[in-house]
Parts: sequence; C-alpha cells; structure tokens
Amino acid sequence: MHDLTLVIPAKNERESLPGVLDELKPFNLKILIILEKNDTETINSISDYDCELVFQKNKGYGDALILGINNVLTKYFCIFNADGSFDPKELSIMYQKLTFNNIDFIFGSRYEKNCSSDDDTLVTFIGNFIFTKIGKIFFNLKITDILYTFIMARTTCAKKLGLASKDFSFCVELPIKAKRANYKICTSKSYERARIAGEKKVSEFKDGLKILSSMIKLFFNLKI
Ligand SMILES: Nc1nc2c(ncn2[C@@H]2O[C@H](COP(=O)(O)OP(=O)(O)OP(=O)(O)O)[C@@H](O)[C@H]2O)c(=O)[nH]1
Ligand SMILES: [Mg+2]
Repeated sequence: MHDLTLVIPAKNERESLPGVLDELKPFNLKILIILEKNDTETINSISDYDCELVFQKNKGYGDALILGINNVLTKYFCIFNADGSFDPKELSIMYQKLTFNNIDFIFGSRYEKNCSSDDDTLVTFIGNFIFTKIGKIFFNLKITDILYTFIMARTTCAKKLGLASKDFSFCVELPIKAKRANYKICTSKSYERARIAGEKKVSEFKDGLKILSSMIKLFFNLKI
C-alpha cells in the first residue's frame, strides 16, 4: 500500500490519536493529520510520531478533509478517524478491492451482513438509516451507510468533485457528487469500534439538520 495516504482529521484527540498511530505503525503508510494550529494538546501528544501535520486556516470536519485530500500526493487515499473507531486491518481489504476491481470510491459500511458498530447510539442509527434512504431514493446511491465516511478513493477523482462542505455535510456531499460524476462506487464491510477516549464531536440534532439541509441543496443543485 505504498501509494496510499491516510487523511486523519483530528480535533481534541490527544487521548486517542497516539494509540491510533501506534496501531498504524506496522502498516507503514503515509499519514496526514489535519487539525487547527491552536489544538496544541493534540499536536504535543503526537510529536514523536512520523506523520505530516496540515494546519487548517478555517474550522470544521469537512474543511479538514478537503484540505487533507488536496494535500495527498499518492494515487489513493483513505479517510481515517483519530478516535480509534476504524480498524486498520480493514484497510488492506478495501485497498485490494479498490485496486483489483478498478473502483474509484469505496465506502465502508456498518450495516451489511456480519457488520456492526460499538459506537452507534439509537439516534445516530436512525439518522443514518434515514439519510441512507434519502440517498437511495433521491440520488440513486446504492451505498448502505452514508454517514460513516470510512472512504478509500482514487485521489484524482476526489480532487475533481469540487467539494465545499466545511462541516459534517461532507459525509453526504462526497458520495452524492461521486455518484453524479459517474464514478465507479462500491461498499466494503466494516466493524466500527468505540472511540478510545475523549468526546464525540458530532452534535446529533444540530449536525443532522445541517446534513439534511445540504442534501436538499444538493438535490436542487444549489451551492452548499
Ligand atoms: N480537524 C477537525 N477534525 C474533526 C472535527 N470534527 C471532528 N473531527 C475529527 O473527525 C473524526 C470523526 O469525528 P467523531 O467525533 O469521532 O465523530 P463520530 O465518529 O460521529 O463520533 P463518535 O461517536 O464519538 O466516534 C475524528 O477523528 C475527529 O477528531 C473538526 O472540526 N476539525
Ligand atoms: Mg468517531
């Protein structure tokens, strides 16, 4: 996986990120951590690790991911969380599927057969179900877990999507735009672990409303 870069957005993850990087060491991947310059606790917690830090000029999850993707120099990248919820063992399965079948975007899923999540709440489960259904009905998206955002992709394709969401609307903007651009999409089974420590950054209702509003704008081709 020499041509794969991990894009890791991080916000106040001093308790989790060092453990995530320890677990990733044997895979010897290029790693970009995208965070705010004033997040000194997270920055100090990883000062001994071999990874590149990319500092945000703005704030937000989507802002971090867009900046990260724009800084990727390898053929492929994968969005990877800083909280320990993604299992690095799944990377090689996704990578093989992506390269062998010439896929452009592969979306991890917690809701296919033999998949699960230790991190889901009832609200996130129901929210995700509804947003995934909206994706299917209104955007003809055949993915099974729209909000998970464990995505491995061909870098050139992602850079062409014109992604603009600064917030968690990124989770729906990317798959919708990838589908509209006719890229080759598939899913990969995943098991989401609980975050190692620290606080969840998603505010279920506030971010849920923002995501819904972005989906409506995307449906009507309005600027988000
Ligand atoms: N740079 C940056 N990273 C963020 C921001 N919000 C979230 N993240 C990171 O994005 C990843 C996903 O955020 P989480 O808080 O884990 O979201 P979640 O998986 O829905 O919530 P949990 O149930 O707590 O796992 C984590 O690595 C966060 O540190 C942000 O505003 N800026
Ligand atoms: Mg998480």
